[in-house]
Amino acid sequence: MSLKGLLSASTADITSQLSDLSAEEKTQLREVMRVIEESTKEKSPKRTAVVERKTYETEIRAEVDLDGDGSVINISTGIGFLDHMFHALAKHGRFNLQLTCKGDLYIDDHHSAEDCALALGEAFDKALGERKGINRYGSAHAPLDEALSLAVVDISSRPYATISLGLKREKIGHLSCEMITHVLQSFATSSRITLHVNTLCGDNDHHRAESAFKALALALRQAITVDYSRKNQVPSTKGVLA
Ligand SMILES: [Mn+2]
Repeated sequence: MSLKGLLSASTADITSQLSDLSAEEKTQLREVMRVIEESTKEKSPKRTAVVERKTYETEIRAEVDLDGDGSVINISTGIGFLDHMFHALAKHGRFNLQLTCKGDLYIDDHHSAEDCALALGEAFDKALGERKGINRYGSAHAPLDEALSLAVVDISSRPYATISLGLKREKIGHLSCEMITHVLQSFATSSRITLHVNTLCGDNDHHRAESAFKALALALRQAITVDYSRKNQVPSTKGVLA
């Protein structure tokens, strides 16, 4: 019987033919059904975006694939510790990220750090598209040795951030500690998410900052993941999130 012929077969006809099949033939049939299932699945839209941002202060290209697996990560912001933080974000958030920045580092780290966060957030916002089927909320704790941070995310399309990292040093590597807070605020603004990040404890500022980015990564992963039981619904009582 051709596949098209199968479409016009009655349930009774199919049931009676099934009873004639051997156990081995039933296994083969299940394999055929698996192939049909795979090849007729409705393809979800790709959640990728590229953002190019050029000003007198910085020139940035950010590319994200939210459904990547964190195996493609290339980051070069000109600020080593910021590269390290974005790398941790992509790796533990399990998305692919390519981010390059040529900025006015002869002034200081401010424009490069802030604009990279803005470009990354904008890429997130674009890649999320209509936000259909996503969990929307995510929260996670992440430790790094003695340090522990909590991040809570709502992909609300209402930018808001409260960031409390309690960093004591002026700088970590070539990144000012005040810019670490500013980076998280800027990311929340341009990705249009509500973001709370609290570092709960930790003596070492490198550990505190890194645990904050790891917690954010885990919370974001939860929030952006599609719940296939409601994949065509926008998770808002308004019916619109984008
Ligand atoms: Mn600024």
